Amino acid sequence: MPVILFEQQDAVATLTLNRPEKLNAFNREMALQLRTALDECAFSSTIRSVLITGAGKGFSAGQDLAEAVAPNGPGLKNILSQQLNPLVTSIRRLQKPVIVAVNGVAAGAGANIALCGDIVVAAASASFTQAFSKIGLIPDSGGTHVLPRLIGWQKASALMMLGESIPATEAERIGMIYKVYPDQLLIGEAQKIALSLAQMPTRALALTKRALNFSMTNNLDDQLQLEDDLQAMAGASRDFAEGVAAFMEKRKPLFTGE
Ligand code: LHQ
Repeated sequence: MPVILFEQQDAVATLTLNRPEKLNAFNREMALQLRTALDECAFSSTIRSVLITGAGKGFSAGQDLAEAVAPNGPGLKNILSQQLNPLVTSIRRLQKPVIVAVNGVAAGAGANIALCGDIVVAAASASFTQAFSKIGLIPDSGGTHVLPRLIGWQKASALMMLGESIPATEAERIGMIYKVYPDQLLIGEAQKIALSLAQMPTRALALTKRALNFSMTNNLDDQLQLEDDLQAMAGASRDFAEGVAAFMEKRKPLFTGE
C-alpha cells in the first residue's frame, strides 16, 4: 500500500497519511511521497483545494523515531532539511487552500505540520502534543514560528516545555484550530469545507494565503503595500468580474479560479 493515498473528487484532492500501524509517523518515504503529492496538487489545473487527513486512529505521531536513530538512517539534520521542512514550505506556499482534518493524535512534527493548514479541524477525540521536550528535542516543523502566533507566547511556551497533550476541544477554545466535530462527522464536514472552498474564487484565496504568510513578519506599512499589490491582482481576475456581475444580476456566481 502507498504510504500516501491520493484521491481526487471533483476539484478536491484528498491526501491521506497511510502508516496507521505506526500512527502515521513520518518516515522518509511518507514525507517524500506527501511532498510529491502536494507538488501534483500545485501543478494540477483541476484541483482547487486540498484536504489532508490520517488513516486509522491517529493523525500523525510525528517523526518516525526508529528512523531518527537508525545507524544507517538519514540523520537528524537531513530529516529536517530534506523531509519535514519542505512539507511545511510546500503547504504554506501551495497556492490553493489546504484543509487539515486531524482524526486522532497529532504529536511532535505531526502536530506542527497539521497546524500549517489554512483551515484545521479535528475530531472530538483528537489531541495535540508538542511531544519534543519529552525526548530532549526542540519543537520543529515550524512550530516555534506558528504556535505562538496562533495561541500567544505564554500558552505556546508552556505547551512546548511541558509537552502536555491537549484535547481538540481545548485546542479549539484557545484558537489553535478552527473547529471540532464529533468523530463520525469529521471527514464529511472537512470534505464539505474543501468542496465549498474549491467552488470559491480560489485565485483570491491563494492571494489571501500569501498575504497571511507575510503578515507573520511584515510591519503594518509593508502589509498595507502588499495588500495593495495583491488586491490589484485579485481585481484583475475573472472571478472578480464574475462575482460583481453575479451580484448585480442577482444570480449565483460561477467561479473558475481564474
Ligand atoms: C511510533 C511513533 C513514532 C515511530 C508511535 N515513531 N513509531 C525531528 C528531527 C529528528 C528526529 C526526531 O524528530 C523530529 C520531529 C518530531 O516529530 S519529534 C517527536 C516524535 N514523536 C513523539 O515523540 C511521539 C511518540 N509517540 C508517542 O508518544 C505515542 O505513540 C502517542 C502518545 C503519540 C500515542 O500513544 P498510543 O496511542 O498509546 O500509541 P502507541 O504508543 O502504542 O503507538 C502505536 C504504534 O505506533 C507503536 O508501534 P508498535 O509496533 O509498538 O505497536 C508505536 O511504537 C508506534 N509509534 N509514535 N513517533
